[in-house]
Amino acid sequence: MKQKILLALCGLLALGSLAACQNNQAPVQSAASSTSTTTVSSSMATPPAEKSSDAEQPKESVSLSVLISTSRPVPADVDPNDNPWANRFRDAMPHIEIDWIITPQAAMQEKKNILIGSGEIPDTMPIDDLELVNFSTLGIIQPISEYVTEEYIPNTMKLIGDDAISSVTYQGEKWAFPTPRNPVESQEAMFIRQDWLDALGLEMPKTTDDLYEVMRAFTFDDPDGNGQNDTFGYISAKNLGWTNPLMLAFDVYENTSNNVDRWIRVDGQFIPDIIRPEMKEYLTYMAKLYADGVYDKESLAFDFKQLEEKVISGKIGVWVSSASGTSSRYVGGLKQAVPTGEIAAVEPPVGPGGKRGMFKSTAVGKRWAISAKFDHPEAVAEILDWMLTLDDSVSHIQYNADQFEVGDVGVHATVIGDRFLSALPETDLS
Ligand SMILES: [Ca+2]
Repeated sequence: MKQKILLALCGLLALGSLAACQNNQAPVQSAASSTSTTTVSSSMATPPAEKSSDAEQPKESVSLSVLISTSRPVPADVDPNDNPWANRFRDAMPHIEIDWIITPQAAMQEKKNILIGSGEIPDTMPIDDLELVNFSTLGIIQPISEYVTEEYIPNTMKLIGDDAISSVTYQGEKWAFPTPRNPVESQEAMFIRQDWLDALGLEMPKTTDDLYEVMRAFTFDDPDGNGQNDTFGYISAKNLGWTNPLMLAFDVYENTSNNVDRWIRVDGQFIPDIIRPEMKEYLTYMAKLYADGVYDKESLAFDFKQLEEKVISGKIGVWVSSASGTSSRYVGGLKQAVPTGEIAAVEPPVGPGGKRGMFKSTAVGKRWAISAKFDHPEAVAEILDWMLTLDDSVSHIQYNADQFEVGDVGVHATVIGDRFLSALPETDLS
């Protein structure tokens, strides 16, 4: 396989010079170990006709370690390397033995530092932008441009775009396998209690001013009809988390949770949103919600989980969340507390300047880098691409990756529309 890529590249470059081709390949080989270089050299000697029939050759056995994080604790009685999910990989790719290194999401950075510091670099691990630059510069990971191709990851290449490719490219080389992100479920939106709108005879809000009036009514006009003043119009998470549609209505953006701020060119100069007059307008709007008691003040100390719990308790009128959580956790959860509760999405409200917007995630999921010490990037390519295998035997697009995310259809997951899977609420699981 590798030889075919090398030949193809050299063929493309033949109009230039052979020296250029060799130079381009040099970093790939020098980053790999001597074993890998030897493998490349020996396969180069194999006539192309024999190499083209890969299916007839047994695949080389490969062992590799995969560092992954999990947002949920792995139960104590589950062996990361011997359970139905790990065994799916084993059954599908018997020639690849995976050693799963599973760490809680919050401890991922520390775990990486410890492993890298002790020289036990995981053979593959997900990396972020900064790590891509640092790890490549320090020689911790290897360039894998020749593997980020149709040849090695055909399913992936069908599902990713140029943004994914550029997200793994640095100094002319590709340093990780990008994986696609579900383009529907990764987005966020503003949501509203449709049953409260109906109960109070209110229209779906279109502007930030409409929204204020609706949220005020949700706070003071007893939308749940229990005769008690026990509801709020709006809720966020700490650091004004999950208020993006409101920020963008005022044409500003600031992610206080991740220290990401937007800079805009004004009169030829870049200035941060945080000091623009529009930010003051946005904060004035939020301060009014707070001062008027429409904003659930308690939520300013909430994490996302607490926000979710408060919403599904049935006392909140408007909130922002990721679309992925809506179908499963929010709708299902709310129904437990309020059987007549209905959730609807709000179109992003229009602000005083006529602007509106939504936060959009990139279509890139994880980016898997390969240790400079690991000789088999093609095995990682095979695993990742297998996870994106389309299953034509079902009516929707069912990726293996979806199953690892949300489980088996009908057991742990349900189908949204005819294309996407979504986890069933935990309350529905037996
Ligand atoms: Ca009430």
